[in-house]
Amino acid sequence: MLILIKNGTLITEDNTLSADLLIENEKIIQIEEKIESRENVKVIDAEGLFVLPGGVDVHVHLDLPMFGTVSSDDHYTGTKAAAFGGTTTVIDFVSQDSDDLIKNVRMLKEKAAGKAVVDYSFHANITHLTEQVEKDIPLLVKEGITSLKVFTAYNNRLRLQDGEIFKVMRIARDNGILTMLHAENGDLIEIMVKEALAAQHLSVEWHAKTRPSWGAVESVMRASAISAMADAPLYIVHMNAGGEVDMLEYAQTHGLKVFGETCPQYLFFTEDDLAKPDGAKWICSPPMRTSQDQLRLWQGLEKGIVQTIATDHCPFFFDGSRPIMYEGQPVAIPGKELGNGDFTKIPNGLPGVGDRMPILWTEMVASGKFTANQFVKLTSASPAKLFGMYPQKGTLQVGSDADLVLWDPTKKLEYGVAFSHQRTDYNLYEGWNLTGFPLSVFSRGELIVDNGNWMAKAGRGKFISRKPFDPACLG
Ligand code: DUC
Ligand code: ZN
Ligand code: ZN
Repeated sequence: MLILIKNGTLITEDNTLSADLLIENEKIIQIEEKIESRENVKVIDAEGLFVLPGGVDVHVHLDLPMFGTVSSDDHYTGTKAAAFGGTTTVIDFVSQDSDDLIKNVRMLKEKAAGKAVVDYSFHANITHLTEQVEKDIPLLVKEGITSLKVFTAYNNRLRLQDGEIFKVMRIARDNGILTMLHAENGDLIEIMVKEALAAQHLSVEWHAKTRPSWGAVESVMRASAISAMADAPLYIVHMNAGGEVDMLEYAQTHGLKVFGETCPQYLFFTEDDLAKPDGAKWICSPPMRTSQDQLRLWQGLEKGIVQTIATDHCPFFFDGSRPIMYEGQPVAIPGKELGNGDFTKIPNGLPGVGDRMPILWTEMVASGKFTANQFVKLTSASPAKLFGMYPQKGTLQVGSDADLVLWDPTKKLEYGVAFSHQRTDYNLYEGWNLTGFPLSVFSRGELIVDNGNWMAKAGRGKFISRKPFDPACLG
């Protein structure tokens, strides 16, 4: 069937155009000022609406076991929440559960396949380096995986030593794989957490106090230096500290191919939120910082030092002993209450995949601080380019997947858990007044959210096999 979207304003990262758009067989096949309707064409009138490429969230954790529980959105509920928020592609992470990387990848592919409702891909976590793992990293590319993540924190669990990161980066470079970094200082965190526990400093805000931003700053500098010596590109995930932006800018001005991502939580919240009675809702790693850090992150986005905004979506219930209704069924999954009385036991992570686009639209575009084109660049186009999915995803071009959002820029609402489809019992943006909201969403030409109504079935989302990293992808 053909679908004709008429009278909308098409927004891409570099263009704003009043035009009609025709979809056939999952793809955009025509964009013209006026396209005449014909037989067997379903016409959708987008008068007064913006037509955006679907959002691309390159950092989510779905169904991730952690702290004796599991992140509360699986590949169905998480991708459904993404869709309602205008995001049509997500990238999740393959944990290194065994040293057989390809087996781990295939197991996650199988798990996601029957559930996902928007398209998805995976990054591979490299958290234990052996000779076999070194040999297997290049095989990820054949699996469609062209990015991996390493950690300078989580000693004895996820962390690699600097020399190992150096080795991994060189292998990644030789195979068109982009190395991503979780930047914190594992050694110092380990000491500070031990000391806090010994001193009975158990309350929520000690989570941030035991992971100071200097650890993140020095880790970004250290990894940038490793990237220079490995002659390999690097992408810093969840940037949270102003000093990280400084370090990234330093590396970039020295000609390094280093890129950065931040997340809404670091732009809108601070460590003060942890001191609230329900502060556990804001617990994630790295933690929230200060308003000074926020300012520098915003500046990083404006100046192009930081290229993407993802979410690190990793939700937990605030009170997992009390069920919520999800699709008519009661659901309760142990969550933040596991850490009552001991901040080290609070599951780390926040909901956000469905909130990202509406919150950012209000704060960036409706506020007049950024253009709609910049919004598309940061939330869709640049992520798709950096992670080998452009122009299939991240834009509106003839030949692109028909992943698009009909966005109502005039819609006003008081946001919160009632609007978000994330499977948890709270929303960080409860009570925020929004201007602009996604009305309808297409994924590969299928109308999956129609005027706020859910139309999709579990398992329709496809795994996206990604292209090798292109150092010139952002121009
Ligand atoms: N940080 C979190 O808070 N949760 C999931 C993984 C991570 O890095
Ligand atoms: Zn991380
Ligand atoms: Zn993460």
